[in-house]
Amino acid sequence: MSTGYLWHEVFGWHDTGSGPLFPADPAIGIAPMPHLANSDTKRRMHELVAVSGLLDHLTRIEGRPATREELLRVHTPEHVDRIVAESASARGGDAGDGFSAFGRGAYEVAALGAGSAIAMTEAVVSGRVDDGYALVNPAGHHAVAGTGMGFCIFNNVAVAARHAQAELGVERVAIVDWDVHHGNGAQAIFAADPSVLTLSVHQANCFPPDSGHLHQRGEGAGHGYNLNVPLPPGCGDGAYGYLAETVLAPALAAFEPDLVIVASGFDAGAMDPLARQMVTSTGFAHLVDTVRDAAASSPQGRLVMVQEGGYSPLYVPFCGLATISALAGVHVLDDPVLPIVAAQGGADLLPHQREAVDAAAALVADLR
Ligand code: 6DK
Ligand code: ZN
Repeated sequence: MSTGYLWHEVFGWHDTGSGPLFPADPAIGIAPMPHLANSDTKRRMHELVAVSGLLDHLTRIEGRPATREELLRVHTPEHVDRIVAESASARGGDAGDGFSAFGRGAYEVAALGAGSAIAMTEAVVSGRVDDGYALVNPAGHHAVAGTGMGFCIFNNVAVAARHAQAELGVERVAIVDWDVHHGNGAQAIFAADPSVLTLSVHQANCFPPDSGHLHQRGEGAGHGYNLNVPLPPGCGDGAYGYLAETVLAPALAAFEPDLVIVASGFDAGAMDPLARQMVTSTGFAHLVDTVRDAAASSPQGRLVMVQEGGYSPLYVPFCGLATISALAGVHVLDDPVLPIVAAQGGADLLPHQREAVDAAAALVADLR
């Protein structure tokens, strides 16, 4: 058994500008501070993978930039051209929503992120490794065909899925997104496509606004192949474990994907500043076990994980380490933060959480 792993130092150089989420501005009372989506959190996760010794158990996969043609399988030429142009400007630019600043050269970093999702998918589908984790930056799951948004420039998982179908002989792809924000990008890009199941687990009404509703189930021939699991705030390992058993596992069993791509965010984590969920490193590892087992029991089942968000510089590295450890089946280090978050409780499945999950589970029956 071997697990692929990908990180490139330049992902740690992606510049999201100053100001916490939007430009610092004394007039609205926002002092300058490091951006919440600054690259240090992911760099710290990579460094923990290395320092803990887990890296010694992984097969390093090299990234490469996605070509323009590869990006155009998902994105419009206008979007790619605008990112290229703004990225070349001394002052950088914005991914598209005015809240997603990037520095000079961001196009090169983002193209490497999308190309790295492709490279890991090639390594897994070719059998060079059994599964793999691409620790890319910036995230991608909010980017739609014509624009970036929510810190995302190109939709890394969508580019990888389309590449697998176009070049690698893969037919059915499941994109499972447990970043705490809605995976609106894949939902929109694959809305009418029954060959790509898009399944997003997210905190309701978090981001983007008015997105990720239970009734959004795909369009035309793709109806039924988009599944949203909007959760109330306050969900911990109990609620996530329950949805793994009642939604993720049965949905993947019914769809029988050739390839599962996980959009892996850690912002449902118990210390995240941008959302109100309480998942621990144990909870993330359980999610990995669920999709790994589901992928393994699918005829061609391959599993690729691609990094999305996560904003606790302390906790993301330990959630990431637990995730990749679960993927590789190797334990190297106990999470030293776990006793602190576990002592606070919140792991029990509560009735209103069960109701939210059951509502989504009821839609799994329509999948084939
Ligand atoms: N802004 C991500 O983690 C990005 O999913 C999350 C982006 C959240 C932005 C914060 C936010 C608003 C809310 C309402 C209206 C305008 C702006 F893509 C990932 F990086 F993975 O709530
Ligand atoms: Zn997120």
